[in-house]
Amino acid sequence: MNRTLWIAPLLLLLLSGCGRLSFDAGPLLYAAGLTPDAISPNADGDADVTEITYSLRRAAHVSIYFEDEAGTRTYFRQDRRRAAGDYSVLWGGAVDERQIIEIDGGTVEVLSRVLPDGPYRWVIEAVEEGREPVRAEGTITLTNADTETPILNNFAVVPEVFRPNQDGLRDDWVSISYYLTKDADQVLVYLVDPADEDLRYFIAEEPGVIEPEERGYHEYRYEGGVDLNAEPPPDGEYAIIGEVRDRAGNASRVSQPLTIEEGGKPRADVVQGEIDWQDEMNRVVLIQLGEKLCFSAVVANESTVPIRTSGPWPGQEYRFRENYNTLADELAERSWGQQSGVWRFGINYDTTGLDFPYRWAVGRQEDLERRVINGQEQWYLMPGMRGEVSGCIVIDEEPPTGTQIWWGGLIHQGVEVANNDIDRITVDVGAP
Ligand SMILES: [Ca+2]
Ligand SMILES: [Ca+2]
Repeated sequence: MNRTLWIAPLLLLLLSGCGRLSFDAGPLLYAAGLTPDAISPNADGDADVTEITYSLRRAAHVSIYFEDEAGTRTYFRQDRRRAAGDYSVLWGGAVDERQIIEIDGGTVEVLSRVLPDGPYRWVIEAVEEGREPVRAEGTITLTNADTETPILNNFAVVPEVFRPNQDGLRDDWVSISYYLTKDADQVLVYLVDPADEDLRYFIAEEPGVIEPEERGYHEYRYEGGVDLNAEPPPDGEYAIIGEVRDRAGNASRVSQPLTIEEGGKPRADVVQGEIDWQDEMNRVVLIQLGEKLCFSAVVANESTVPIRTSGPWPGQEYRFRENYNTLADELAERSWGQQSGVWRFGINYDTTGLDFPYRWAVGRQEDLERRVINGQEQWYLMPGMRGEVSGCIVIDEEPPTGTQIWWGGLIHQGVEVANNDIDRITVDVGAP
């Protein structure tokens, strides 16, 4: 690079530095004022803001405050460290003054509010280290101020203990609901770890009949991201925060606790991807009409969360035309119909009408953990555990023409066929 090219700007910098030195001797605070001196802070687009300007010759701590006729002081800025220079900030009548209020719909933290109508004395105060404060002041009048705080009223988070693990129980998702008391500029709903408030998980409202910022009833459904194939936030104690700000600058916040337990994406596999088909030779099973096609397999829970399952239990026999729904008819006391969130091992064949008509629990009861939840018995294959599955299908009638290939699968009911096409074989049914 040509050396003169960068020497020139360097000289300019030095010169401007010298220039500033001579100015440093004047008053600390100058060119201070508010323009205009009357506003109507209501976000109607007309005279909503005033511009506060001031200049500092030297670094100082700056406060900007307003005093009403009774002398009550409200800070817009308090003791902010500022370097020498020119400053300009727009002010729309709002001050960040935290205040807790109790209303019928719960506890609300007011974050910011627009000052009510009236004349105010404004003061810009600058303080240098070890010196007396210097002030500039004047008056400003507020009219038609919008002082109504927007509130997320009746902010409710249900349930309080959240187990986002897709087991199909009500604790798989959290509903967050509230009534927004006025049209807003911005609404934020997020999960926060009280130990690390910077880490926020924002929750989006699903598209509904009204816009997220519109006055009215709102409801969010939060599944911890598991629905999007992500791991949820780690187990622990959290808060769900709702924040709202209107266009005039009024803002408030509400909060509810939320505990996350046993959260995670469930994953299971058939060990080795292998089904032990009875009497299989070179991927073919030859059976006579009236005989049984039998198998056994091992299912492993490879996730960090319990996997819910249901019967019928390993060992159950199906006749060819039966399926897990019709089986229920014969077991008067219990139905083995499809429950959402439950995992089962299934057997399928290529001409079936119903996907995986034959299904079994992913383990024997002794492989599983029994829990009673809301009065209902539930069975879980726990993290790291294995379940033994076995069963038979009695081929008591000729399968439809073209039936040839049979295979196994792990079905996460209502979610997905988590593993399909396991250990495909050909079954040849011969006449006895
Ligand atoms: Ca206005
Ligand atoms: Ca759950």
